[in-house]
Parts: sequence; structure tokens; C-alpha cells
Amino acid sequence: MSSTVPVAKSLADIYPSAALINEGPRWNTLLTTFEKVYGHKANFIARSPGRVNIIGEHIDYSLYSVLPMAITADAIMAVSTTPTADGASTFKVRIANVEGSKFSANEFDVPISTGVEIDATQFEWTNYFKSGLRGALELLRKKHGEGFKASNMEIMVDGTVPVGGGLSSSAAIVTTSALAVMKANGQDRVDKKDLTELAIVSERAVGVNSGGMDQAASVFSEQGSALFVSFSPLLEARTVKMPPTNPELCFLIAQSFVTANKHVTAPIHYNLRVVEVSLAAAYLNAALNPPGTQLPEDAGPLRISLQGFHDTYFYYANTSDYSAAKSLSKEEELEKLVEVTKETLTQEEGYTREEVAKILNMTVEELDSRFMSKITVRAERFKLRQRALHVFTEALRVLKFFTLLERPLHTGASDTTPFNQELGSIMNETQESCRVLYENSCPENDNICRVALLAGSYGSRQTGAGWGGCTVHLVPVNKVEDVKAALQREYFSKLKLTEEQKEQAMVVSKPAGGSALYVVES
Ligand code: NG1
Ligand code: MG
Repeated sequence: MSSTVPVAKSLADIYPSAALINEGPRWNTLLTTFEKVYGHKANFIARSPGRVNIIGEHIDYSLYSVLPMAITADAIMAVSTTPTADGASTFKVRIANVEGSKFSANEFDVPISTGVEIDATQFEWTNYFKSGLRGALELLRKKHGEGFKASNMEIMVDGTVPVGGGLSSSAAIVTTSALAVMKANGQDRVDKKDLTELAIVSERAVGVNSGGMDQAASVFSEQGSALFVSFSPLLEARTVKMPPTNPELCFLIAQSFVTANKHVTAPIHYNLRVVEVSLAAAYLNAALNPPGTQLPEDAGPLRISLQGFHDTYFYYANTSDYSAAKSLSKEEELEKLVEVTKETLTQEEGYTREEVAKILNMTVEELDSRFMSKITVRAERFKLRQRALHVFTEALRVLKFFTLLERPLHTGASDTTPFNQELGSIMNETQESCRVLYENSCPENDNICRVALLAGSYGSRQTGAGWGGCTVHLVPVNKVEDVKAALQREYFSKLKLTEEQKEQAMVVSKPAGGSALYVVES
């Protein structure tokens, strides 16, 4: 896998062939709109896609591996640059959107030394650009030191990832923005890992304390493959091909049209889960590791993760057990962690601040300041048992799914139905775990999954953060029409959808490529 963002020669390098018929005209419109608005040609286009997560939900911020794939829908930005005068302390950004009536144009001056201010309390579409810009500037200043001179930028944006739909429109636009700023400032070879890491940190600055799955999927994906992403000990991504099956499989993506506004609900949904799993890690550490064990500081939002506990637990496992622990596979370790979690975190009803503080040997004020000052949450009780059980079992499901894809046992079989069913049932278990243990599903998503399974899907689950958003279904190609018809009849026909929503409601997406640059011929 190349380590720098590729420069595409043609759109066929980026999109699956079926998508080219729409994407060609769309890229042309981007360039002609750019010229109409700014009166000259763009120099280059930056592009990063949305993603669908195949398996591994809500475990990236606990630093467990996940398995997403990039989709065709993406953000594209046409850009032209001009140098700033010698000694200038600011540079100018003009930014507009092809859908000018929905997203109004904006321009602002950026202080080179401090970057741009972002008001995260205002929901403004250019905030995502600004957050990518800020991250990229930081990296550029680090690379070039004080003498760094930034260029003025003129930008035209077009995005096709539905907003609030669980397909990560935010990561698509933040990574595209950061990539555009890097390229505009002379970085022709942008390191994928640098880009991913800066996009993760940048996106946290706009309000949600996410893991790094979306940004990694957006940057690293390659056409035709899913992506196995690991976060610990270091960020790593490798492509995974779907093995040939009979019947052939595809992923159907179905929207629920329940919009999860993460920025508003974060204190009771997403960010609360981030806090809960860190509390669970701290609790298990205090209860099970030798007294005084510090969990390793890691790259998770709260710098303490269940993966960190996992590592120390098997490292310290009583000396008598140690050699046994050493010989366990990753799968066996996770099974063991499920067992000890059940024995240790026994309170189904959750834990109060007082209860957690007590075992951590700190005051409630100290607990608040350590875990809840950076991230605001609203809760009386923290369901540590359920959340930790979801994370450990989900991490195990990812490994099982990945192993099946890498080593399909059916080589040569004329009918792979049992194999297909096995993949599907792992996805179904994820949905059940999200519904019951992580409590991030919603009745609409449960219903969509039920209908799809009855109509012939092997595996159905919500994908992404949940509480609405989007679902993904592993469907044999010869059943796609049946599943679509059933969903149409039982779900979509009961909603009042706009024409645009009708188009987005159900999509079969082949894995697309990740971030790319395209240089416009002058
Ligand atoms: P969505 O909301 O689908 O973009 C979020 C997080 C991911 C991951 C999933 C749950 C952001 C930007 N992304 O995805 O990192 O934690 O939820 O698996 O919040
Ligand atoms: Mg998002």
C-alpha cells in the first residue's frame, strides 16, 4: 500500500466503473462552476469519500480494530492558489459550494501563526473546512517552522455524502479540506497517516470526541477492497478483498431518515459512551490489576481505553497465570475479558459517580475533572458492564469476520451459502449488541433490519454512530431487488420523502478508492 495520497490520472482510478457515468459530469460541473464564480481555472481537485462501516461499531475510540469501506459518495474541492506577499501575516480563503442556495459562500482572512477561529456552537457548513484547515496549518508550521508562508485559496466544494446519515459526511469534508490546504501549500506528496491523524484531531475540535475509523477509511481505502484498520499500538490500515462467493454478495445501504444530530445529543449519546468506556477501563484496572497500575496513556479521546486495560491485564496476569495468558490468541484474550467483565462489573443498573470514584480511590470532584471536564455528559448512572461487554464482544466479532474474509474455508465450493450465512450472523449479533448492550439503536433501525432479513439479507445492522442514521445489509446479488422492494413497501412508502431522499434511500455501493488529488491541465 502506498504511503502517500495518490494523484489520480483519471476518474477510473477513483470510482467503481458503474459510478463513472454520474461522476464525470459532476466533476465537470465543479470545474465550470469554479470558473464562473472566480473568473479563472482551478489548479487541482482534492477528494475524500464517506464510508460505511461493515463491522466494528463504537469500538474505534476504545482502540479496537474496525472494518469499514469507502463509498462512492464523497466531498470534492476544486482549488486555485496565489502566493501571499512577503511578510504577510494572514492569507485569504474564499469558499463556495456548487449548491449555493443551500450552502452560502463565505470568505475570511486566516492568521498564519494561529490559524482560524471556529465557533463550534454555531452550526455552519464551513466549520468543517475550517477544522481541516486548522489541522493542516499546524502540520505545515511544524514541517516548515517559522518561515512558513501560506497561499491564498479559492475553493469550490461539492459533497454527495448525505449529512447526518451515518456515512460520515463530516470525515469526508474534513479530510478533503486538510488535503486541499496541504496541496495548496506545496505538499505534492501528502502522507496518508499524517492526513488521517490530523483529520481525527481536527474533527474532535468541532465537537464530537470520535475515534479514528471514519478518517482512516476516507484516506486509506482502495477501490474494490474493504479496510481493516487498527489503532493500537499504532494507526495501521490494510485492504481486505471480499472472497468470491456463490451466490455473489454485495452491501446494500439503507437510510432510516432518522437524523441523529450528534452535536446536540452528544452529552447523552455519543460522548457519554466515550466517557462510559473510559470509566469501565479505569474500573477494571482498579479491580483487576495490581494496586497502583497506571493504564498506558493512549490516543483515545480520554487517553484511557479498554484496549489499554486489555494490554495491562494480560501483561500483569498473576505471575502464575502469566505463561498461560501469554499463550492466548487475541480471540481467547477477548473471551477471557468477557468472562472477567461479567464477574467484576456486576451491577446491571449501572454505577453512580460515587461508586466509581470509590474504587478509583478518588473524590467525585477528581473523577469529574479527570473524565468529565473535557467532555460534557449528562447522566446519573454509567452502565459500565453493558458498555464493556459490547466493546469486548464486538472486537471479537471484528476478528472473526476478518479471519473469515482472509481465510474463507469454502475455496472451490459451488454453493457458499453456509459461509455467507456465517458472515451475516456476525453482523446480526452486532445489531443485537448495539440494541441491548450499547443502546445506540432506534426502533426504526431495528425495524429496517427485521424487514431486510425476512426478505433475504444474510446480515443486517445499523452502521455508524446509530440513534438513527443508516443501516447496512449483506445481501446476495440475486436478492437485492427483493430486499429493496420489501423495504420500500414496509418502510419507505410510509415516509414523506423528497426526490433527493428517494434517490439516497437505498444504494448498493461497491468499495471506492480513498483520498486522492487530481491536477487540472492548464
Ligand atoms: P458516524 O457518526 O457514523 O460518522 C461515529 C464516529 C466513529 C465511530 C462510529 C461508531 C464521528 C466523526 N465518527 O461515526 O469514529 O465511533 O460513530 O462506530 O463521530
Ligand atoms: Mg460524522
